[in-house]
This record gives sequence, C-alpha cells and structure tokens, in this order.
Amino acid sequence: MEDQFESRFGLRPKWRIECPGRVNIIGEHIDYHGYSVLPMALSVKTTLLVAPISQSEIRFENVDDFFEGHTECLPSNWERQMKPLWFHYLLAGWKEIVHEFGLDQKGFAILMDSSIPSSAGLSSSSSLVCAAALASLTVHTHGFPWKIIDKVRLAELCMKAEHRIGTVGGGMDQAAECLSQSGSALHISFNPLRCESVSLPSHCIFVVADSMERKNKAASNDFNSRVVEGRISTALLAKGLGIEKWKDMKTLKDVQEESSFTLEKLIEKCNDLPEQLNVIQVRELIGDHFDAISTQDTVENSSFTIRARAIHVYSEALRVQLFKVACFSEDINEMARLMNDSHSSCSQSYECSTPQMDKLVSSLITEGGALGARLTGAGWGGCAVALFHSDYLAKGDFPSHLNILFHSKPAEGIAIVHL
Ligand code: NG1
Ligand code: MG
Repeated sequence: MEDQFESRFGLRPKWRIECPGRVNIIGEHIDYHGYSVLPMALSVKTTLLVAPISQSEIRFENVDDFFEGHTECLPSNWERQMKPLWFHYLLAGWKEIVHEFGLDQKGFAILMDSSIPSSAGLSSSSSLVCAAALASLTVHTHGFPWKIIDKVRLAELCMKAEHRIGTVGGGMDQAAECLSQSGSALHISFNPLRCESVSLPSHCIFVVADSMERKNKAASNDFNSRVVEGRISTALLAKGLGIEKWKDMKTLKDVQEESSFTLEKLIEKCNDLPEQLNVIQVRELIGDHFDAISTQDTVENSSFTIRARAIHVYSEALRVQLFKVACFSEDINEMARLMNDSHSSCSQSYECSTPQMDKLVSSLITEGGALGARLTGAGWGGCAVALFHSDYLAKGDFPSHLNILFHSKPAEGIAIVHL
C-alpha cells in the first residue's frame, strides 16, 4: 500500500492510521436514546496512509478503483450532501477537528483501504470518520496527536463529526472504535461517555454472517424516524407520568432518571402509550414541541409508531445489563437467550430487520449450530452476529448459504504508526 501511495502522489506516506470496524453484540438502537451498549472492535479495519503536501488541498485516493479520487481545495467550507460519497465521511471527520481546534487548513494526501464490508452494520462509516479525524490531528501536530487529545475526547468529537453526514446516531460506534482494547468487549455508557472492559467467556466466539442486503442509512429516513419516534415517546411518557418539565426530557433514559422507575416498571408504563400517531395527533398531544424534536427529513412522515418503539428501548436496555452479568458468570446459554430476544425485539417492535435477515438469524441457529444470533448495527439488511461455543466452531464447515464472513476475537481500537 505504501508503494501505491508513492505512485499515486509522488511521495512516501509518513503515517499509517488504523481504525477497526465493530460488531455490536447487544444493545441495538438504544445509544441515541441514552442507554448503554455492548459492542466489540473487529479485526477488519480502515487503513489510511497520510502525508502532508505543500499544495493547499486535501487529496483523497482509494485503493479500490471503484471509488473515484477527489481533491478538496482549501480553504473548504464543505457541507454534507444528501447522498454521501466515500470521501465525505473523511471530510466530516476532518471538518470537526479543524472546527473544534480552530486549525488552519493544511494540505495533505490520503490513501484509503478498508477491509470492513460497507453498509453492513459493521460501522465502516464511523471507522472512516474516526480515522480521518485522527489523520487530521496527526498532520496538524506533526505526528503527535495524543499531545493535544485523548481517545475519549476523540470519540466524542467523532460522534459529533458523524452527525455532519446526516444521521442522528448515538456514540456507540465511535467509542467502540476509538476505545477498545484487544481481548475485551466494551460496555459503553453515555453522558458522560464511559467505558468498561468486559471479558467474554473463553469458550465463546462471535461469528459475523452477511444477509447480503444493503441499505445506505444516510440516504433514507428510517433511522431518523426511529430517533424522532423515541423523542415523541419520551415527551408522551413524561407528560403521562406528570413530569412538569416534560419538554426538557431529551431521551427515554432521561424519563427513567427523572421518574426513578426501574426498567421493568417503565416497560409496563409503555402500555399506556398510543400505538401509532399521525402528525396532526402528535401536534394535538405535544404542540410545537414537535418542531423542536423532529428532524428535517421526518417532518413530513405520515405516521409515527410509538408504543412498540419505547418498549424495545427499555427492554433492550435491560437485556444489556443482564448480558453483562451473564458474561461475568460465564453463562453462555443466558447470553445466547438474550441475543435471541434482542433480535425478536428489533424485528417485531423496532422493525429494523428484513425477512431475509430474520431467515439468516434463524438458520444460523437451526442449521449453523449457533447458540444465539441477532442482527447487528442499524439493521435493514447488513450483518448478523452469532454466538458459538468454541468447541463447535473447531469442528468445521458452515453451510455456504449462511454467508459467514469471519469470526473475531475483540480487537484493538484506533492507532497511529509512524512510517
Ligand atoms: P450503523 O450500523 O453503523 O449504521 C448505527 C449508529 C449507532 C447505533 C446503531 C444501532 C451511527 C454512526 N451509528 O450504526 O450509533 O445507533 O445504528 O444500534 O449513527
Ligand atoms: Mg454507520
């Protein structure tokens, strides 16, 4: 790859930035509702080779010729487009750093390679954003980014950076990719961002299988609709519970903190929520607050699903807690049960699966021999993660229609190598 860099740009690269993808083991679609999640970093990763250049421009090249190169002239006031191209994720990471640190815009060249399947729920997008943010910091500090930033702050900035692409996601991916340590999964909590390493039982292994369906989340409003449905549920639940400052409750987690109810109790309370509402009904119930909590691309939705979404969030938050306990006690059957329940909830209550994904998840168990399986990442296609007993895996072959991509032990987070 270093020779390729030289032949494309006419100079040697100075630094290599590596940033892994991640697989979310459990805790789906709850980070942006305030709840903690449990992913691990993967051995597949984004690699960026970087060198400063004297021209006032950023030159992007991709080792995969399918992805055309791009030159961004500096100073640039790049803003997102509706359908992001590959280098827009890099620009989003770069822009956040330049903006946050008030840096002058220095020229550099970047060659990118990635072994993370894209739009597959393995967070190739965040990996690009994080790698680009660190690359920008590296250029500006002449190779010593950790003098001005630590990894927690980097993860926080990358979270904001990714909003520049358009989806209002949570911070799971950037935290997993920046903060993971080889050998452990991570239990990540938000506001403030905190991480705890979780050792996985030595006799279990996680396998990633591909549904072969793809969806570019940034190009549809399904993701943001779920965000807004959670915010509507938040307002309605808070009002229903008599919380005076209901408009200040930003997430379903805020409602829990304000009410001091257990997750089990809140799941019960969700039964009082309406099943579905159209915009007129939403406005009748929460008035102008709707304008404050909707996003540009959801204001025209004809209907919002309320009760089922909130039940998913609270029950999934509970499953994350139970999963962590099961990891500590090495109860692999309980871990599997929680993963299976998580998938059913994603599929039926959160409606972020597809028939093909549901089929893959059940085949992984019935034909593949997995103990548990679920979709991973945002869903609507992409990949599934399955839990196996390591003895079983050693025995060998999977049926080929299960599209097993790889199995992975928890890998190391973002890193920089001086060349
Ligand atoms: P992916 O699978 O990378 O699109 C998205 C969000 C996560 C999380 C999951 C669902 C971003 C960058 N990522 O992940 O924060 O909400 O969906 O659990 O928005
Ligand atoms: Mg993504």
